[in-house]
Amino acid sequence: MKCRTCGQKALVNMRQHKLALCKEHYLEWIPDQTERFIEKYKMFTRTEKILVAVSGGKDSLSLWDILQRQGYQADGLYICLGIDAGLNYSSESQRLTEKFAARRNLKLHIVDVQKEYGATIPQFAQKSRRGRGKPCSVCGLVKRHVMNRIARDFGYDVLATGHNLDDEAAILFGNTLSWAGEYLLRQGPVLPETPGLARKVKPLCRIYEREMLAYVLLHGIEYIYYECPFSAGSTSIYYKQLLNKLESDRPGAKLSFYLSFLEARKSGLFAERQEIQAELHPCPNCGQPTSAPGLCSFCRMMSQQ
Ligand code: Q46
Ligand code: ZN
Ligand code: ZN
Repeated sequence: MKCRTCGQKALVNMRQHKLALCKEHYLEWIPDQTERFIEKYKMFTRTEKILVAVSGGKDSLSLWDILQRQGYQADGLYICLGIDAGLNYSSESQRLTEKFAARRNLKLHIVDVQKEYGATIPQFAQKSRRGRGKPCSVCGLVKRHVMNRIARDFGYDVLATGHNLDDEAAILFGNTLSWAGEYLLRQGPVLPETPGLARKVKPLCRIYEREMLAYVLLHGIEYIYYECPFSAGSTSIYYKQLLNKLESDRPGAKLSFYLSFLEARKSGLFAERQEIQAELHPCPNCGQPTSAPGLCSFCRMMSQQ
């Protein structure tokens, strides 16, 4: 197999794109593709301030790496969740994120949930009605609240996350199985800003997980290679396995599933967002927009502690 660009021996073969590249050209191709999608979906410009949510995993660290290589103003945000059962997931991912930022002289905000809000994610989950069984619902709520808060307090225009195509296809698959209209409406490469909330973007949404893996490995970026212990047995992992089966029989199936959805959404298959936005009001406690009557879900959970 030869590199399409230079004809040397190819190192990465992407059946889904009918494209093979050598190391050098692969490491150029990923940032070029990302740049293309940033422009295509009008995610942000070089004059805007970007906050990248980094978990220490391969996707978010690669995204931060790509954005700074491409000359964007991107700072990082690491949220310490206090999940240290098993392999010290939180402390290890924080260590790797700090090391990544220090090497490149990048600005990193660190929010320690226990220090700032009085409990770790597993502790919150134990005490709150939401978290019975699995802490992921509480965790998602806290992460969203913290990301929105830091973006607002420090004046960032955009919040970028490292969701890749496999993540997006799995979310889409789950939402489609239940025709979750409101979620389908909100899923996409860009969620526009609303009063009090920064724009949210996913620059890697069209890049396969294995392509991101090849990117970190070829660059030698150190990342946390094990998942959060609470992700074991999750439905999203199950959906990813199903989609991988489909992809191995029909290369490109994941991408076309996601892209056809974006087309359908653009053509107005799903209802307008306007009405949903109109129902939002600022939470009387933290000021973040919410559709819940009275306190937002985060402040309600905090008040139950
Ligand atoms: S970090 Fe949090 Fe995930 Fe762990 S507790 Fe669940 S949601 S699995 S992305
Ligand atoms: Zn080449
Ligand atoms: Zn609130």
